[in-house]
Amino acid sequence: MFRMLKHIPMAVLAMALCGGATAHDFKAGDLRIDHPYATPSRPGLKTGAVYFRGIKNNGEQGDRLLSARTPRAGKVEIHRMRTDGEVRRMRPVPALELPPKSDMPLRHSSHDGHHLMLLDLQQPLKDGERFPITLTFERAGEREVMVWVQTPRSAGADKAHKH
Ligand SMILES: [Cu+2]
Repeated sequence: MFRMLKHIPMAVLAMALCGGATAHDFKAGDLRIDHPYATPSRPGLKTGAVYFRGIKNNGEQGDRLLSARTPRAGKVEIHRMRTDGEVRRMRPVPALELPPKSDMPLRHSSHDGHHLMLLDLQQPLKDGERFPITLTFERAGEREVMVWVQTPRSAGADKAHKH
C-alpha cells in the first residue's frame, strides 16, 4: 500500500482517505459498469478474480456479458459461485444475464454470485495496480475498462475461495 502512495498526488490521496474518489465507472450503451476491481492474487497461484461493484442495465432490453479478455491472463472465464456450507464452489458459465432495468452485483463479498476468473496469470496482481480488461456484451458490444487491484477491508473473506 505505502509503496503506491508516493505515486499519487496528495489531493487525490486526501480524497481517497476521506472516502471520496475511491470508485470509478464506465458506460457501454445502456450499461453502467461500476467499479471493476480485483483482489491481489495469492502467492504461487496463477489465478485471480475480477469483481464489480455492479453492472447496471438501464435499458429496456436485456443484455448479456459473453466474454472478457485481458493481456494479464491467458484466459478469462465467467464464473458462478455458490456457498455450500463453509465452502465456496465455482463453475464456469457461458454468459452473465443482465436483465432490463437491473443492477447485477458482482462483489467479492457475495456468497452467491458471479466473478471473472483470470486463468494463467502472466504476473501476480499486486495491490495498487491497474490493468485493462475488455468485456464483450451481446448488445452493448466491446468495452475496455480499468481494473483496480485492491485489498478488501474484509481480507479474510476470500480465504475459502476454491479454484
Ligand atoms: Cu472463479
